Amino acid sequence: MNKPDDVKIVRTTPAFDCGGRCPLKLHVKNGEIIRVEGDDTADPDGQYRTCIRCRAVRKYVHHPERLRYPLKRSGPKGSGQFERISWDEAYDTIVHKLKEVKEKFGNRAIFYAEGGGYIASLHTPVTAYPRLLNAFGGFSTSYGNISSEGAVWAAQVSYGYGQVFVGHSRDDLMNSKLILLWGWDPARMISGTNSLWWLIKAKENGTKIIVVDPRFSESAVALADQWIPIIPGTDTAMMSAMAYVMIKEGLHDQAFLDKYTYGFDKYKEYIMGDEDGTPKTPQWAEAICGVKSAAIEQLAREYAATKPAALMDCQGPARSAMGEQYNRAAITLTSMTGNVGRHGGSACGGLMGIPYGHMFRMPAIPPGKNPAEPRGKSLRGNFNLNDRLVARVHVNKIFDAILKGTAGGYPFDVKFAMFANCNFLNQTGNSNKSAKAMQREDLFTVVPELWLTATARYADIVLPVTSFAERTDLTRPWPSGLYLTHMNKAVDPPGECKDDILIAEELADRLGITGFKREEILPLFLEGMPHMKDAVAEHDDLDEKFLRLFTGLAQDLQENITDYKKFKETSIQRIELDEPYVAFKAQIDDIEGNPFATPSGKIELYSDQVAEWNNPKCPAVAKYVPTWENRDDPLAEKYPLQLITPHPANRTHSEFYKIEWLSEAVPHKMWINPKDAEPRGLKTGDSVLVFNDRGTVAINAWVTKRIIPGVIAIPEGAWYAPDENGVDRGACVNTLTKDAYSEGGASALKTALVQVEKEEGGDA
Ligand SMILES: Nc1nc2c(c(=O)[nH]1)N[C@H]1C(S)=C(S)[C@@H](COP(=O)(O)OP(=O)(O)OC[C@H]3O[C@@H](n4cnc5c(=O)[nH]c(N)nc54)[C@H](O)[C@@H]3O)O[C@H]1N2
Ligand SMILES: Nc1nc2c(c(=O)[nH]1)N[C@H]1C(S)=C(S)[C@@H](COP(=O)(O)OP(=O)(O)OC[C@H]3O[C@@H](n4cnc5c(=O)[nH]c(N)nc54)[C@H](O)[C@@H]3O)O[C@H]1N2
Ligand code: SF4
Ligand SMILES: [Mo]
Repeated sequence: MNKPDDVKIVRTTPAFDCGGRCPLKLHVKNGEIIRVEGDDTADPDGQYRTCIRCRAVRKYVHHPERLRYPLKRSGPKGSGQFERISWDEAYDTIVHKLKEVKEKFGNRAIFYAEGGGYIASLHTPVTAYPRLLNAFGGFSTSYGNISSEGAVWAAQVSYGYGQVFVGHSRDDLMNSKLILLWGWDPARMISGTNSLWWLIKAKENGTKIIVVDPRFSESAVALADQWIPIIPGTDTAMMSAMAYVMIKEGLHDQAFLDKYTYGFDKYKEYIMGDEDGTPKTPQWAEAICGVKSAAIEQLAREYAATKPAALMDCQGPARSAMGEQYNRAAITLTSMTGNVGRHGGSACGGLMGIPYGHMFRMPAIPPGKNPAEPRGKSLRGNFNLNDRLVARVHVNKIFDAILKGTAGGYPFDVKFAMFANCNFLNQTGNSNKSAKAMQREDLFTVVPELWLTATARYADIVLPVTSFAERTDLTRPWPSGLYLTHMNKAVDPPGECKDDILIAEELADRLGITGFKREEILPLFLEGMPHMKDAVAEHDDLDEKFLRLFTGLAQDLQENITDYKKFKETSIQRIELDEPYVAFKAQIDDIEGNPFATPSGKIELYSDQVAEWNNPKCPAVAKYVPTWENRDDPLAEKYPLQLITPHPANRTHSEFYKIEWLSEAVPHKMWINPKDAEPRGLKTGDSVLVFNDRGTVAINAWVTKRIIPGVIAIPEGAWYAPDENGVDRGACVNTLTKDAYSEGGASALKTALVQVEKEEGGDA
């Protein structure tokens, strides 16, 4: 469209942990973004369409509540009372505390936690602060990816590979004859920007789409030929029964299993009941998962007979008490049907990454070795989680560890904590407990942030940081995007906001650390990459020098960024492949030449390494293991409803929370079935209290048949805001969840029992 002369167009891409990372066209006038447009390529198949969040992104960048100045606490911890201070005072306070804690308690008392707020090559806090703390003598931290550890565990046990390798590029969905969206809801959580596009095209092409989800999800609304509602936490029971039907009726692909997999016999023993006397029949599964046995049989037959078929499992259902079993069972089913390594099939494993693009390959400055962390035995190929928790605390136990320390069996006592790139008080389990931990008087906390988040409210010092619109960086798409992206600075930072990397450098200076700054490390990088010297020399700006250098780091960057100037200007480099990318095609085409990275060289449906652990809750084959806080738990008498916590359509977790347009478009509400609402006298719009022993939230009800009876859903990410009675008026769902993890290390943020009651005198 035409633009007035005084409007500058800046093409850029944000670095949110949002499921996408799409090219944007920002219209900038007088230092302000006045309009946002999305990708404007003429090719509809290659167009990365902007979702609701970035359509409101100028309200995010220019929001009046964005932090502009360093703050120090001026009231009790958590009171939200702060006063503005200078950067000098903030730095001096932090440096003084760091030195004091190091001297009195040692570096292990310095704790650092990070999430996924901004992940890019250069500016991400994920490298700036750990590098600083390592240079200062080291720190303590957490173990486990809060998002996907169940899926990571399952993929690594089965394939020997992690998340970058188990996906297909989304255009491959066009080759599928049947697609099962098993807990995957890309219409809401994007999951690679053009997932929905290709699903719609596949459907228009005649592909049948079946959704298995306790909710009639957005993807079900848009795509489903059939919705199979299921009781949360029971997917593995249903998948086991599908395996039973296939084995019983000889529908499985024995030739594929013989050639490419290890341990199917052991799995078969479990399924047929040879091992425990219980055949995993559809009738057995129906009693557990609530899906009629006839529907299970039908799906098993259809899935086995339709080739190729894509079973799409995801991370959500795995973020639960026995989460890894769901991804392990999905991997087993896709192997039984011979769909691994084939166009139109899927490898499962929940992670869906491909070795092009992909955010997990981004941070480019290594944080270095952590001198304070004790090194134990090698963890390669060791799937016993306990061995990984010797030096670290599980990510969903951070606040329990801060609260209890070594007296509670944790490996350290925390006196100084930095939370960067995360809002973990809000985003990990049991927020009331987290708030209590943050209130410890002997704890000093620093939070670099854009907002006074729930976590920042409890900090001693809050540092204002720049947003993506104020930075130049190299980004990458979320899983399975066939493109690479460049972030370009569009506006100046508000107030005194600084880049995290600059904050780390200025702190390093004051701590007397040398050799830390960008200008000092660039020559070291160039020594190792002499072929990039000339290209880097073409740029004057230091950040640009780095970004140019980074394009020489990974293969997909090297191969595809042939015209850097154009890449920067357009903010996107599309990757053309001769055919869609298929996970493990090389292995399936030639298993002798390209074995899997497992001990057997095959897909391990049974794992000797896991068997060695001898943990009945984490078996060597995929099994249905009942979760705690399920419907059979005695606690269900008091708290009869299962709580699930999907990601919000209008936010990225807790980010965008303040954007009024977005909360107006998608109000925060609790999904409840009429069968559960009626006996409680609830109608849509009523204010309800949702509670269990961990806490109480107040939220409005949405009475809908789009969720099954016995289950409620509250999207994660609303900001924790307890009132004087301890009722969380923000309705942060983690006020209700448990700070627990599964045997494989998944944060169990989707397993909880609650009760719901109408709030007397609550606003309607
Ligand atoms: N809009 C938006 N998009 C996002 C994000 C966001 O915050 N907002 N976050 C991004 C991030 S970091 C991630 S990790 C991904 C998250 O992606 P996921 O983890 O896959 O998404 P969730 O919303 O947690 O859950 C997916 C679906 O699982 C269903 N479900 C819950 N329990 C069960 C169960 O036991 N069985 C079955 N079969 N289904 C179940 C839910 O109803 C939901 O529809 O999304 C990314 N995309
Ligand atoms: N109950 C429940 N809880 C969940 C989930 C669930 O499904 N259910 N999902 C989990 C998942 S998958 C994830 S990934 C986690 C996410 O957990 P978090 O990473 O804690 O989530 P965010 O709300 O995205 O917080 C990121 C914060 O980083 C800040 N930030 C953004 N950019 C920058 C920057 O450049 N520098 C600095 N210093 N800060 C920045 C943002 O303002 C934001 O407050 O939540 C988990 N929590
Ligand atoms: S998926 Fe992410 S980058 Fe893409 S438009 Fe949505 S919020 Fe923005
Ligand atoms: Mo995540």
